Amino acid sequence: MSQSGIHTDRAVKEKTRQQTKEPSLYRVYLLNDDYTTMDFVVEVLEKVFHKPTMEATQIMLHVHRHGKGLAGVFTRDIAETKIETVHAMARDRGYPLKCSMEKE
Ligand code: TYC
Repeated sequence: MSQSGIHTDRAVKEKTRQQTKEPSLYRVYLLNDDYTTMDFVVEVLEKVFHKPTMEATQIMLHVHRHGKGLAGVFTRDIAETKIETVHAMARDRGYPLKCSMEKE
C-alpha cells in the first residue's frame, strides 16, 4: 500500500528540487592610490589575475584615471584568496595597494 506511489513519488520529488543553484559571483576591484607603482600593479594583474601584459596595462591605467577597475569575477572563496594574495604582495613591497569585492 505505501508502495503504491502515493507517498513515495512525492518523497523523491522533494529530494531532487532546488539542488542546482549556481554559486554567487563576486567582482574583485583594484583601487587607486598615490604610491603603488604602475609596474607593480601590472605585475599583480599578470601574476594573480592571469591577464596578458597589454590588458593588465589597460586595467591599471583605468584604475589610475577612474579610481578603481575590475580585476576579475570569482566565487567568494577564490575572490577572498586573490585579495589576500594581492594585499600580502603589496605589504611585502611596502605599497598601500588595496582591492575590494562586490557581489554581482
Ligand atoms: N596612481 C598610481 C601612480 O600614479 C598607479 C596606480 C595604478 C596605483 C593602479 C594603484 O591600483 C592602482 N603611481
